[in-house]
Amino acid sequence: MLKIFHVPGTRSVRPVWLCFELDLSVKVEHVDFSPEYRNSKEWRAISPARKVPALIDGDLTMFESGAMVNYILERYAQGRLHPNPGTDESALFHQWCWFGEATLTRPLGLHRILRAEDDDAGALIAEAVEKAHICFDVIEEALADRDYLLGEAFSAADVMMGHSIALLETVIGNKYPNTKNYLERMKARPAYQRVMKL
Ligand SMILES: N[C@@H](CCC(=O)N[C@@H](CS)C(=O)NCC(=O)O)C(=O)O
Repeated sequence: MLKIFHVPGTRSVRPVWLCFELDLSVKVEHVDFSPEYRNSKEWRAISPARKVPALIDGDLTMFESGAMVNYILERYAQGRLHPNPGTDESALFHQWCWFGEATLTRPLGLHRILRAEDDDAGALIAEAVEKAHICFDVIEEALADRDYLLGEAFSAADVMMGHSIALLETVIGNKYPNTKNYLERMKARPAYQRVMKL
């Protein structure tokens, strides 16, 4: 059976939420998020970068939440919650999935390691906030005429993006009404509420 290693509030929300949306059988195993456990030999055998989430399905062990979402769709969704591969709609589906992880959550990360050591922390924070606002301008415009990223139907792209937006809820404030309403729609979904209770 599909097993997902989960820590509340982390990116493991995405694959678990998707499984609940698809009504799949999934074993959700809570993980100790302490650096000590994540540095342990046991956890590194499952997640070599020492991060959460991880997924095991039979002989398959994998990391990266977005890749898990794609794997679950390809293997178990039977066409649900994603467009047909090779279509324009599929291209936009992937665009939003990647944007939700690679672009929107990036300003959240600490990139000091890539920066000059004498960078000022305050300036880095200001830069991260500015980048997050640029991303929210993009999302706000995309949601101007639609309830979900791909149009009128909820898809797994909303799972990817919904989690990222929920993490940045305090940045949204009242400046992005479309995005705020979108987040409320995500939070109202029974599958999302089920993950939040774990
Ligand atoms: N791109 C990866 C990011 C994984 C990631 O950064 N996970 C966080 C929790 S949301 C983590 O484990 N952080 C601990 C650390 O980086 O030390 C994914 O989507 O799975």
